[in-house]
Amino acid sequence: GPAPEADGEARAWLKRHESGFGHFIGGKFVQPAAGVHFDAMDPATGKKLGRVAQGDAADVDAAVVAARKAQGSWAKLPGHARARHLYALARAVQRHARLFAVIEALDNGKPVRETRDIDVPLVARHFYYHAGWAQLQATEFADQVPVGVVGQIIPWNFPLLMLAWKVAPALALGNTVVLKPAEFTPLTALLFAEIAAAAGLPAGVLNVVTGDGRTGAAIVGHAGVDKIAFTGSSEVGKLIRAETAGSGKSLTLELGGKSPFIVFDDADIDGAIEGVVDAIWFNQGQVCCAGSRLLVQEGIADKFHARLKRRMQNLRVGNPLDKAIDMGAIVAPVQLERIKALVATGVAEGAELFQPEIDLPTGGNFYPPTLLAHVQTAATVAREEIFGPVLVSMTFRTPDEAVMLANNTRYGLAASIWSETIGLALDIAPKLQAGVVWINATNLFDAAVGFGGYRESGYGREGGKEGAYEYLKPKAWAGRKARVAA
Ligand code: TXE
Repeated sequence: GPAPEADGEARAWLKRHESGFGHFIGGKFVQPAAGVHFDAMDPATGKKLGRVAQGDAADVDAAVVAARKAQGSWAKLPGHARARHLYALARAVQRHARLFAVIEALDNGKPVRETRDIDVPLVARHFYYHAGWAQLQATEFADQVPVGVVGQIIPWNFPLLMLAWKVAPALALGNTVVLKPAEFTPLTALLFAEIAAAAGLPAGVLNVVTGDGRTGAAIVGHAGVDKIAFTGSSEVGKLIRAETAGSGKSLTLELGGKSPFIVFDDADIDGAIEGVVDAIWFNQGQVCCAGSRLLVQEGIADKFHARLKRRMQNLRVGNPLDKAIDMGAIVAPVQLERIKALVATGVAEGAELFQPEIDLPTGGNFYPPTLLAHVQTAATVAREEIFGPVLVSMTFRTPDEAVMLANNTRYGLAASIWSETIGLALDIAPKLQAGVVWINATNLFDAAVGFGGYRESGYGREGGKEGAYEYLKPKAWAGRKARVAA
């Protein structure tokens, strides 16, 4: 049948901003100081969705000034009043759930079924959850104060959800924000800003400056920013860490991963196969904690690979707005090229390539689900994050060898263990160097649980009480009794 089209509401919203989005600064949209815009593209069609402002140092400065001006009174609001704003944001997201889901699918290329059932509900939940910390701030964090003005730089794989992970705790605990969405996916952050203003969020509390890495660098370098929260590549993470060293800025980094997915020979095979599908083909594999390294115990390896290939044959790649598809488009041509190059390297270094014979749509950045089997531990594709729908697989003999292979990476974001022997799983879990370990499951997230990595996957946590602490700084109070005036 014909490819589904965006609904009227989404089309109308894009049309309304056809002449070009501004930055959202001090509670309203303002055109960029230098007057430069760039195109937001639909990765599934290659067509232009809108024109977005390219932020420069002057725009960033205006946003920081607005955030600074708003911070004092925002922090002074009683916790319950700030909580009410977070509830209002959560409800506004729910009220406009469909519009968010469609715009996100158009801008990112991910299936609308996922944005509707996963991204948008998790965003609302994140704001609801953090409203709780706003209310408890005075009692639970009595010896802490807000960090101040926070610069938040987010990636393109979960544009709106990464905004929620960063904005909700920052605002809950009395900070104000200058947020930069990724250049590939700026639209839902702009929509969120518009809807937040309509929901009564005070001017300057949330500012959105769009642009690319240069805009991000201007935020990182701005003297008026008290903290940087970054999610993105390990390369840029390292750069930001060096850049902020000695500046007095606080920093949290959520970076890449090469997470192991370990299947023991006593695992529930059907469950593990569906786990793999979720681990590496959800969101086209563009997931920081994707289970991208399959480690299978030798005795079941042949059977498991055969079953996996049959399952791959049934995955459907298609238009993100088609609710019957499993995978949409890769976010941008440059990412597609990166994936293709890494797969070619994998094959050149001896991996066995499998791609199912399935139809791919034409005209967009599409790539099939891919398996690289019999990968050597030293191979490039075993070490580098591919950040696409490409699974690499290896085998192991013993649990000790599984642990050794799993930890043989510079990353440490997540790990997944599949076994019907709970004693084995509980023995392995603490030995894995990863910020989260899932047992007979993958990609489980909860706003109440801190998420973050070990080693080059970054530091700091998002979500939970530990995530709340990242937006506070300790303050000790001491003194003598004040003299009472006669
Ligand atoms: O990331 P960048 P890219 C990994 C993944 C992917 C690779 C490249 O492996 O293939 O990174 O993606 C902003 N100062 N991840 O190039 O550049 C940028 O504008 C300040 C994993 O898109 O790190 C965007 O908003 N900011 C990851 C954000 O950083 C800068 C998700 C992320 O983009 C900057 C994304 C600079 N010098 C990519 N340069 C994950 N952990 O989930 C760029 N930016």
